[in-house]
Amino acid sequence: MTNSNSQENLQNYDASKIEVLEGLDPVRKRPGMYIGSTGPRGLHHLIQEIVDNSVDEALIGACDRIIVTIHEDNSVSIEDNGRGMPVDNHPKLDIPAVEVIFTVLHAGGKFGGGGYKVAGGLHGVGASVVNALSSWLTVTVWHEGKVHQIRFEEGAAVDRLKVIGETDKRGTLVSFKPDPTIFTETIKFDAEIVADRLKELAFLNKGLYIEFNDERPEEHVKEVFCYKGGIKEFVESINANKNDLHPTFYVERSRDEVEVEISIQYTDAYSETILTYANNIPTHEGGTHELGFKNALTRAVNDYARRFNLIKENESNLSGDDVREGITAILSIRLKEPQFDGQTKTKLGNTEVRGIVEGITYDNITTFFEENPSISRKIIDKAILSARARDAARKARELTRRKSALEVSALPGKLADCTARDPAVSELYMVEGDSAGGSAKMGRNRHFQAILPLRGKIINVEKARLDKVLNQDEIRTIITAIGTGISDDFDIEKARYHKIIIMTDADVDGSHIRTLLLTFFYRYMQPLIKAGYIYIAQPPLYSIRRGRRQLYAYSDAERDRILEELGPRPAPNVQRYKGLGEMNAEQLWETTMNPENRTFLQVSLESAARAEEMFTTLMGDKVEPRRNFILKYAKDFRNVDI
Ligand code: 1YM
Repeated sequence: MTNSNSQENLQNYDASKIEVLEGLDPVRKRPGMYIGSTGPRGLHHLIQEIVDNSVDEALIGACDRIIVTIHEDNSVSIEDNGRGMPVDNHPKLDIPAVEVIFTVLHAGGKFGGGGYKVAGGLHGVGASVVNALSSWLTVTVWHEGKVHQIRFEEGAAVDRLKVIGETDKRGTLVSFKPDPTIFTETIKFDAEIVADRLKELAFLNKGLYIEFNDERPEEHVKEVFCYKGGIKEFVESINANKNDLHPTFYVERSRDEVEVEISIQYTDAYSETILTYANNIPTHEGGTHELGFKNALTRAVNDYARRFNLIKENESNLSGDDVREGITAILSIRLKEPQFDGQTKTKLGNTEVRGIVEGITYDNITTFFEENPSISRKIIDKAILSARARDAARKARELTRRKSALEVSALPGKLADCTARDPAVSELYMVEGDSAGGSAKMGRNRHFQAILPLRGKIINVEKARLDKVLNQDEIRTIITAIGTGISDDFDIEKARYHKIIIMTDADVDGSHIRTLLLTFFYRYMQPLIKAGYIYIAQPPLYSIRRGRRQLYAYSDAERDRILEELGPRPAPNVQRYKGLGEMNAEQLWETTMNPENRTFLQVSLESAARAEEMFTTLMGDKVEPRRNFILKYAKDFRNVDI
């Protein structure tokens, strides 16, 4: 990435520009305030913070190589070939700038001059926070022929910055080990989470070389992410397992100091995948750039369709949803002072951006349509089919609404509801099969636990349009029970339960049903997943009994451990549960539903791109990729983290 300001930036730094605010004590006292949590998510933030500084260097064209390494002891190194962090002394504090950056809260980042910085939001809390939360941290700077180094422990410099040698290298290396007294849950990094984010960054910054090494013996990987085509290749990788309708569209334009990159490819799927970013940060909650993009796309398609009489004068315009059926698009913008709003600070707020993105999108898509009439035709035909299906679905929904208004209660008959009316304490168990459903009904605490037995399989929403989806009783029952509505009508405030638990058998059918349900939630009620309302029950795999002692094992390893503890005699009775139905009401309560004993897996949406890959691969048309995916992940398939 380069821009006109890079020259100015290369000369424009010295330590005096650092704004000094406060020391690090507050960070160690209340880490959650700075990194969100001290669980795995917060832990991974540490890497993100340091990598962000390297990416900022890449954004202004000062660096083209980043190497991230997880070492055997769970410490991490991040190296770049940028200008090197400033090493000259801070004029007021009279200590080296690097030391200030790592020991003073909010010291970094507040630099004038150009450059698109990752600022505000979840990110940009700075290098000092990482230092504060590390047992130790070292910084090596290669700058103007010299190697400078400094070491910190628990946030404090153990020595001054020293010149330890000579070099012709340029750049910065930061190594640190997360403090286990802060990250009490775990300090073990998840290679997949790290690699996914690095891959995303490589897609977003075309040509940037990012290397990922995992030196831990059980993982041991080296991966290189570098994409000349940038987000164009990103779109193509998302669509790899789908049937595309045309070669990928790509445009890069800049207006009023806002850089806009767009890539689009339609497939024959029914869902839409639009990923948006501002300064490399995923904007999950959308914002002005996304609004501008969507508006322009809808307008461009309708204008073209009218111009060529593909929709008649007496017909209404195609809706945004119809126009986006089957689309995969990435929108990545860079701007000087990004403003992140929204609940999770992932919504772009800059008002000026909307018109800029809308203009660039409209002009370039219109040109693309005009130059590729057969592609335009395909896209518009698909949108028209989508509009018809939506119309049919609306009519069907109106019918069910009218019907339910006449009934005493609009809730489905199969639902055994709880008596509590507060959604925050209410739980909905979606249970495979009538027999397990029966046990669950008998075993539950009816005050706060509702049971919805599911008969058979729900429709595969990857392969059906909305009208067909809504035609299925099972789906309608689920929607009514949950209460939020779907898609555009979705309203999380109307959720009748804040815990929705999928409870299926531990066999192939069970995991199929679970995947079908997750696909449905992902496509039609995604905010439920983002809010953390969706869970997967963990029924035991084994019952182990000796005399009056009854134990349960939730994995093979746990079974082995229990058997070893019990000793061989008298031989315990081990039973493998093939389905939930084999447990009686009391056992089901005891092992899987009683809040005192149960464990749930909370379904999360770590990486939208990976979730997308998982659902299109698992539920889509192509067989070969599905086979490979299942073989690759078969081991930890119980661990659904989408
Ligand atoms: C492995 C982590 O931090 N690289 C890095 C950081 C900085 C610079 C270069 C840099 C920035 C500027 C001027 C500037 C940082 N500087 C600051 C501070 N890699 C890594 N590479 N000179 C060098 O922004 O003007 C914070 S980060 F505070 F000086 F601005």
